[in-house]
Amino acid sequence: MALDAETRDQLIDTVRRFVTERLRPLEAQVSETDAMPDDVVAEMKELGLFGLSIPAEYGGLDLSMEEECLVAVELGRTSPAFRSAFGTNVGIGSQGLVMFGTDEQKAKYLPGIASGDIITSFALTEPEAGSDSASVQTRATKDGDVYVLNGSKRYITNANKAHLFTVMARTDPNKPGGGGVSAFLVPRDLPGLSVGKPEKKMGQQGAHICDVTFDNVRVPVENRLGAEGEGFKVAMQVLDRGRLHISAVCVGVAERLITDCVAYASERKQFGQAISQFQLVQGMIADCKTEALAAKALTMETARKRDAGQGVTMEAAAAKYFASEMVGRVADKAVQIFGGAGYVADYGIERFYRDVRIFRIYEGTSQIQQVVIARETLKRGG
Ligand code: COS
Repeated sequence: MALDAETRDQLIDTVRRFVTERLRPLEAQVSETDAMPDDVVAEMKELGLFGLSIPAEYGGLDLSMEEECLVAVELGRTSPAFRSAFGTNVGIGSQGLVMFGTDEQKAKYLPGIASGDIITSFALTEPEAGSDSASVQTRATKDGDVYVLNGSKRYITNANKAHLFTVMARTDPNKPGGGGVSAFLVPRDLPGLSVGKPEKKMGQQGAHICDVTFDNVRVPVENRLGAEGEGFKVAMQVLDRGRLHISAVCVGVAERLITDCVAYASERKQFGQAISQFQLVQGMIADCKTEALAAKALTMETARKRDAGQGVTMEAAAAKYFASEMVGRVADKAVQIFGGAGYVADYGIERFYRDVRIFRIYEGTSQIQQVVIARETLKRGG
């Protein structure tokens, strides 16, 4: 449900100030320590960031997709690790429940997700099922009024902090592909569920991904999300939405980098003048700005279409594809504009260069987005 314009502007202004005054000064610290300070997380909870997308009746802010994207752009103007602290609660960790949960499931979990007391994770990827996510091998075998889960998941964001996992597991081993997969809400404290150590990553230190292993985990039947065999479709619809959110974050990071480039290029002098006066530098700034504007337009247009009830699988894939590739190019040009300083850690540009690399991979690689876009375009005949 959309906010009135004044409330929306106030929210965006509040998030912008939080990013500028509170988060930006902590970027280097979070990166060096690979940890998110507890007091920052507490402030995020107070601001309602964990519940941006959760319906108001469960204590969330109930933002429309367009509003969520506007907020995500603001959050993109700092290290993406900060957004990741609540990103799963807003997106892939909660939206299966919001879209497909029963009233009982929603009443049980959504208030805690909105407040940030329950951290959520989305467990789809496996060692042998990444881009081919319909081939999940984790098994859920029905045994009376429980499903018994066995298998392992890989690279699961926020798994180390999660209290509740949305897990895609195969309920019908005789049905290959997505049709044999079901989705489950799996509380962290069920016996047999274990979480591995956070992986060492290229970027986004302070955000974590881990393996999750299920060893005869007994999940009550009432924790199944949607009908048996519908789990793959649950996952795909969650990802359609998540891809838009990520596109907006990419736009925000690009805007941040452009601002930093303009500031640096206006200060840095070579050949007796600010390097911003050189047309070859201006060309790089113009390319960055043009691409960021284009990604923002595509993202917001797609968000509005989704808010209007239209199917946006193809458009969300196009937005994610373009915005994530765009921010990669912008980060590369930012290093170039900063020159030697772009390569030195103190300036933070090389950190963004590493941070943005994952946007082209998670929630569907660029190549998967191309597959989705091409299939749909061929189906539509143009
Ligand atoms: N919304 C609703 N339903 C969808 C859907 C969507 N976005 N995408 C696919 N489906 C449905 C299809 O309609 C089909 O239904 P029927 O069996 O009733 O016809 C079913 O799901 C299977 O679809 P499809 O045949 O397209 O499945 P594929 O195995 O070919 O896989 C891709 C499709 C490649 C697009 C999918 O596996 C994918 O997105 N992979 C990447 C996953 C990903 O993003 N991983 C990141 C990890 S999570 S952070």
